[in-house]
Amino acid sequence: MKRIKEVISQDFRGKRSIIVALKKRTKKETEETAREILLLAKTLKLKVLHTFFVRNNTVHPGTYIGSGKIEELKRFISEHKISISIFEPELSPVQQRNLEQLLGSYVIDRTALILHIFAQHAKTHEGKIQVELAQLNYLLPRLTGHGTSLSRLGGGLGTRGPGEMKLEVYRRRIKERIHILNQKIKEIEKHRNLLRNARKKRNIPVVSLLGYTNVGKSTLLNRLSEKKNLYVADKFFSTLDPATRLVHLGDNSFCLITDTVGLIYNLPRQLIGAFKATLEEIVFSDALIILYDASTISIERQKEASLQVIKLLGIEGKPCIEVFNKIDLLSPEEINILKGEFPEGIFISALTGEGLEKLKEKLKEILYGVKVV
Ligand SMILES: Nc1nc2c(ncn2[C@@H]2O[C@H](COP(=O)(O)OP(=O)(O)OP(=O)(O)O)[C@@H](O)[C@H]2O)c(=O)[nH]1
Ligand SMILES: [Mg+2]
Repeated sequence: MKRIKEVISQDFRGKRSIIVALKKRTKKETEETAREILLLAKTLKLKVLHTFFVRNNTVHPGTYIGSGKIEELKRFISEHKISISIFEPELSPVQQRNLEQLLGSYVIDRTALILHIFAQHAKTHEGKIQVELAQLNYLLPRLTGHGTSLSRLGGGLGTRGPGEMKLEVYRRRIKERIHILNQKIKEIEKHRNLLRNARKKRNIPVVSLLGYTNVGKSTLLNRLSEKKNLYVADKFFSTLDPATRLVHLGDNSFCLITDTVGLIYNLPRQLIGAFKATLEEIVFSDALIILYDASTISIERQKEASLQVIKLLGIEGKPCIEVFNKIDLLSPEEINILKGEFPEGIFISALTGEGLEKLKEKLKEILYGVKVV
């Protein structure tokens, strides 16, 4: 188990890498996808030297990309001493293994990158258990012998992997560990249930903050609760564990607001499964604040990520306020355009405090039926 742990908690800092991103339908979508994967790589402090673009190619099921492109990448990898190739599209275990052999570099896909970030950022017992479960579920189908990234279990790249017998032992151990982790998660769910029931007894409405990673959820809650102790950072997935704070809405009204794990477009399914207990906090809230970063990634992409989770949790009917953050980074014209597009939206800066009174009024209206005119 110790060696398996080594594989899933590798240090990527300063490693020379390239990104291989998929060309999307539109130029904008391609650029956004590439920028997002670059930010993910930067969060792990990888040194990205170049981004290559490839077309979605179903003609090469074994390698995802064609032999011409493989040659091009191989040349770059050897010339620039690249040790990690990051593939933006999700690779099958077979594709990942074949590409590693052909390219002579360690190959990870976007899912693995996100899993590594979660692993680095997990600080609490609960967070660590959830991340480990997600990682092992990702690892299990990839545990094969020769040449895979996981052959590090039996040595380095290009060396022979562990024998079939040994692999069988690893597989069995992983399955046992997954079973134990699932039990532990059940305990966490029970504990969360108790906490929720205690909160319910206090009869204070609960609101969940939902939104893309890095949009400013923790910053906003720090501001609103005037208790500045939630961790804020300009990187992806700073928050993994839910935290609830009491917020005074004015007069005698209060609400509890829960900050939770940030989202990303197509959040890996292994993470959604493992973070069920965390995401369930959202299910039991009275209303949602969907927070957007109005200054960077397109609103549609952020919205799609939230909708994916809302659908998954089956909470489509919950009262919901759309809030646009970081307006301090926009020009008055840009703000006006956004206001035109989202007439019901609330426009704020969690950094400067602009718009927060409006947000509190809106919360009061939704939670207590008090309309301020
Ligand atoms: N300019 C500006 N920056 C902001 C604002 N709100 C937050 N930020 C910055 O955005 C970055 C991310 O903020 P967080 O509060 O950590 O974001 P988050 O949504 O909690 O992120 P995760 O926990 O990673 O999902 C930090 O560098 C903040 O200082 C804002 O209104 N304006
Ligand atoms: Mg946060």
